[in-house]
Amino acid sequence: MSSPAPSRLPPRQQLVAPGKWPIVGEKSPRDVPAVWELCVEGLVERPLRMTLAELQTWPATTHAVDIHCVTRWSRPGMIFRGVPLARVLECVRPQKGAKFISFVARSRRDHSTSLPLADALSLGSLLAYEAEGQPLPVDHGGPLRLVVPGRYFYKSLKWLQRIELLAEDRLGYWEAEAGYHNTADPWREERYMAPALDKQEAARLLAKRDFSGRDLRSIAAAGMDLSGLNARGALLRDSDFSRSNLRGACFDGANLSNARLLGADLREAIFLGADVEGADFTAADLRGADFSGASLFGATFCDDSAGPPAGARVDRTVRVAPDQLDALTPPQAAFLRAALGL
Ligand SMILES: Nc1nc2c(c(=O)[nH]1)N[C@H]1C(S)=C(S)[C@@H](COP(=O)(O)O)O[C@H]1N2
Ligand SMILES: [Mo]
Repeated sequence: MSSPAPSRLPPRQQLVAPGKWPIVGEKSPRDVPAVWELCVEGLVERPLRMTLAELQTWPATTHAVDIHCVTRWSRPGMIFRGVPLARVLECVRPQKGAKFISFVARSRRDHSTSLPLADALSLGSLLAYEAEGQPLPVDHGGPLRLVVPGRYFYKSLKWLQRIELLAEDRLGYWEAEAGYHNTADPWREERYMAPALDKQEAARLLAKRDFSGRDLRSIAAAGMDLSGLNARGALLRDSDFSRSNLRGACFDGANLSNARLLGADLREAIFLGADVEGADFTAADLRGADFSGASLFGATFCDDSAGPPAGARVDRTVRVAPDQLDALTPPQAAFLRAALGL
């Protein structure tokens, strides 16, 4: 059972290079015991503890799933095989009061995520042990992971060990620690919760042009004169700096993931070791900018979707190492390579 690539991608998602499957978040489980066990407990009539081998004797299904990572890469039509969560729940029989379902990983930080029980079922969640016809690789959650179609991939927990049925929701790791949206619908672009930003404090920091070390996620700073801004180590995920003057700004060690920098003046700006994953630099002026050691995963520099490419202004004065380009989609990498003369 396979499905063709979707005719459209959710907003602001882009295809990964063919055959690529990035590893995101934790890279390995706490350990891989000889016998992998799964337990299902909490508000259920019949708690269950079973080995993976037992689970693998249950009727399995194969699903083509479109992976959409919150850092803006998508990989449509991934083939996963495993046991539908619905079957496991039929067996344990959730109690009346069970409204949420929490998934916990066998990982160093006991990574977890959760869903409303009704959503977990209606989305066709799968306890997957195979991908693309092969046993699931350990770095991708093998031997057993959750796969939740129709949600950003952070709801698809790797190294699934425990399932708990709950009356009240229990926020997962990314949702509680990093402000990831708890619903995570890619079609509604539910990536992050906007933090409560104190407007007066933000205005004061903008006037001083000093964001260093601050949490200013989702700040609206489009069209402003912020030349020489000090944003060292600042948390600026999802921020909007479109068309702003950021000449000579310092973003060393800052987190600019998914930030909008369209048409910004970023001449001589420095991004040493910054996280610019998913950031949009379309039509920005980047001459003299330094991206040494920055993580460029899924960043965009030109609009390759439609119309004449509105590329960023890039020439040989921009510092990007050739291996950093591997993190970009092929059209973006090609655009930069040409502009940098690599
Ligand atoms: N245990 C565990 N599961 C996890 C994560 C994690 O850090 N730990 N990261 C999530 C995120 S953000 C994504 S995008 C996917 C990445 O899965 P992959 O590495 O197989 O691509 O796993 C999700 N499941
Ligand atoms: Mo993710």
